[in-house]
Amino acid sequence: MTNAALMEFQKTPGWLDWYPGPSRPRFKVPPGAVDAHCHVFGPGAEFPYAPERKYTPCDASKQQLFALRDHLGFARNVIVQATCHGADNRAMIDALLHSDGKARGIATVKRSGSDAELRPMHDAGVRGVRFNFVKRLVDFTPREELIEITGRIEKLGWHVVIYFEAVDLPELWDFFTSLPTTVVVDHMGRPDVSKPVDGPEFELFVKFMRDHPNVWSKVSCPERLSIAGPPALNAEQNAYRDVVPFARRIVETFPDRVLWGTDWPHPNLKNHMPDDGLLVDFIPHIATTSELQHKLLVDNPMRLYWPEHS
Ligand code: 0GY
Repeated sequence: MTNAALMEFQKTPGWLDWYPGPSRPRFKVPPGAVDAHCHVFGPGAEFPYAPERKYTPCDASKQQLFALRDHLGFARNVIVQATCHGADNRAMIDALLHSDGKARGIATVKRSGSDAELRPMHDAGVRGVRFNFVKRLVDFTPREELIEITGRIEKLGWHVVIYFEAVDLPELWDFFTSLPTTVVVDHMGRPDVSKPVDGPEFELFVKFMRDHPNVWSKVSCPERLSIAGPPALNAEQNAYRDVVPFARRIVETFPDRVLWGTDWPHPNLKNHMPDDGLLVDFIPHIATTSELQHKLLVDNPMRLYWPEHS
């Protein structure tokens, strides 16, 4: 048996593969636009999934990611380490190294790793670490471990990406607000969009950003947050409409601290896999002027990930 055969992985039952033939978006992203949240999965035969993973995905290679980037009209990617790879960052780093400088990365780092491992990651294009608090995705990591990691990555000028669910923000508040780096929140802290956009839960998130100028947010993943669901065919103006007020509020209140990403290849979606072209067509509903669109898609991600070019 070959090594590759030994490393065949069975997808989690019911796993939805990424959408194979995305439409070409009607919305033309500005030149230099950055898809600031996406992943690569394996391929498992080359980059095995981590033993501690909570799901086994379909493969989603760097070549497939770069093809999607070009198809949608983006210039660059920020590739976020997915939990199915644990703290083994090889697949993500391999993608950075083959991107011609068009991708930066967010890694997962453990306390047991050494400082010496961080410098080559930086040279490959890693610019941050992700701390994940979504319980279905990862096991608990003690705060003192995260604080120690933050102290180490801060020296390289990296930032911290946090992923959590809205109900957990009160409990995590003190830790998040103690972080000394730029802090980027995934998917607006996963609001429950069946609640009012000006209700106490989302107000707390707005306060988090308002009171802490180092906090940024990705206004991504309408397909993950929506209860209304996907658009009817040829009716993209209604796409994930229940998420629009939330994302739009964040874009308009904090125009210089927002990022957007496809979230391709969309881990853990149970009922519906989005057409990434239609996801791009969601952007003008949440960033309604060309100035806001340029900040969201070009100026902000370039300032954070390619400051040498911005
Ligand atoms: C996302 C969201 C999810 C998964 C991961 O790394 C991951 O496994 O990020 C999720 O399941 O909500 O940002 O891709």
